[in-house]
Amino acid sequence: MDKVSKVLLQARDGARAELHTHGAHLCSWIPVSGSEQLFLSKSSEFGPGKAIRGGVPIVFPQFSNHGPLPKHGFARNAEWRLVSSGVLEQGAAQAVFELQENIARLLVWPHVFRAELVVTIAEETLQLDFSVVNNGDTAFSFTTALHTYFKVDDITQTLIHGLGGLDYRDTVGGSRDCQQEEPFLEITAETDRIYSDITSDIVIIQPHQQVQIRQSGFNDAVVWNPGAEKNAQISDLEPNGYQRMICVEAATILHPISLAPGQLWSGTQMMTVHPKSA
Ligand code: TA6
Repeated sequence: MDKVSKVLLQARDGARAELHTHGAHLCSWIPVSGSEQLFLSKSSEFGPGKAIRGGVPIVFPQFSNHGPLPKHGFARNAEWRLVSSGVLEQGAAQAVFELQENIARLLVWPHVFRAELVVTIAEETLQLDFSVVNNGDTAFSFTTALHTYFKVDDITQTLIHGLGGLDYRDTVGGSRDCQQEEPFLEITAETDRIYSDITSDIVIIQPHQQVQIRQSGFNDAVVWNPGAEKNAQISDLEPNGYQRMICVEAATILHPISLAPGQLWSGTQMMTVHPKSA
């Protein structure tokens, strides 16, 4: 392992998070109620050139293989600069990271940019603010996602609410024009969907808690669980990890974001845990 450094956050109320400058990668989030909310694969390789498996990988400037760049772009493999970290006046903890072009990146994506991730935690909430500004003199476009891996106790006891009635693209079956009729999504097999036009909250429901996810600036949401067979093909995903995770990603994929010189785009994914009272 080389040059991977950790950033620890602790809010005044005790909420905690752990990040790495590699990928500006959030690996752990423990709100005040006390239990880990992010899935992190025990088989993840923490090293240069490799994305961390779990937590919140930043997908930028290309989602998946929707373009000529390596899968999910370069941000998740890059070393980000820690701009600041600490406790704010109101008691929340916050870290700010930035990424800009360099020679290696210009060779694969010839654009001058500054990307920023702001991670804020307090009480039961985690807020991720991601922004990109075009610092060059020509326009560029990109697709992006906050590829959040939520930890669940048991995927068979988990429901996802908030996607009923929405159109989605089914990456597993290859069909572009699907619609989810049911109000609740159950994960019973490999699932990989891009939902469009997200306007309401998405809620991950488990017997002991609900996690409410609110996004803005991002138009799409991805729901991904590899299922048993795909899990076995992903070397850095721990055995049967699919039983303990669900990715609900705030994304913009289907209509890429275009930025004119000097223009800024920003998007937010905010998560709040609601523990079930006994
Ligand atoms: O966001 C869903 C997805 O694009 C899936 O298709 C799946 O491949 C996943 O991301 C993980 O990708 P990775 O490159 O991290 O193995």
